Amino acid sequence: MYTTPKRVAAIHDLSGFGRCSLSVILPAMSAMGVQVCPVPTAILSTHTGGLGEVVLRDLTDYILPCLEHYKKIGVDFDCVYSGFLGSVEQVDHCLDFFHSYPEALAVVDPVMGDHGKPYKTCSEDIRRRMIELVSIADIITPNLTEAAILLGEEYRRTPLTRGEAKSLLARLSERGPNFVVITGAALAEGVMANLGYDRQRNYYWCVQCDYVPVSYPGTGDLFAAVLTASFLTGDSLPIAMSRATRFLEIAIKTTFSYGTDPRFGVMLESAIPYLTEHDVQQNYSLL
Ligand code: PXL
Repeated sequence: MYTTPKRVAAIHDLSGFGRCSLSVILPAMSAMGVQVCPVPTAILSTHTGGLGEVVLRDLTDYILPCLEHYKKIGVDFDCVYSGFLGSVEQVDHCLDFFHSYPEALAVVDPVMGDHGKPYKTCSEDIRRRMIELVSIADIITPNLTEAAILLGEEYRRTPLTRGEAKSLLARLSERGPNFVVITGAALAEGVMANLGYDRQRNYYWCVQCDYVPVSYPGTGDLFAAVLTASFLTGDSLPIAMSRATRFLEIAIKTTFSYGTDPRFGVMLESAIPYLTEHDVQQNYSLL
């Protein structure tokens, strides 16, 4: 039976080259049968990860009039999903979006940094406002750098014990979201994993993934997009985590095998058919 697709407002930047943000979120979620309405916060020639001087057009003053238009014509959303935000005003406008659709699933990917370093755009003001955004979210998807920034803690370079991982997830959940998913965590037992927590049920989840010694931009965006689409279309949190983890593993390992320039991102084009598979993914375990 065909039902009308779930509809998502995706508030992110649009980077033309380098396969991140809306450039990858749109095709990934569409392939999974979810209608994505992009709300671009800025247009960039490339991402900001080492591809020279970026050409940028800020669209901060677009977000609110866009929201007003949607409200005027009665467009409803099943989910509002935010990502990379370049200024305090953009975070404020995102909050307006979330507040305008209180019934919608609120997904916040608190994009602020990676590999222990905050992005250049991540000021103290942005950090403070991002914490507010996180407080109204149902699901957040930080990496370990962003988890540390949100909690105001030092980034830890050493692998986490299971106890430390659970404590991190629980403390992030105390900031507001019922579901917390931490991406790319090295565990003390020698594996890489994506970790999840469902506060209501008090269950901690772990989905292991293979380690690949190269890091690609946009993989956090893709993970959050696949997780969100999976969850929205009826998967449970651990199954959505399993689906997103497996897809990223395919995209990353395919790309790594070709040895392309990491700054160009993952070869989404060849991986995308895997998103149309409806087999149940359940390679999760309890943490
Ligand atoms: O993938 C995160 C991201 C999104 N948008 C822009 C970025 C980055 C990471 O570098 O530069 C513009």
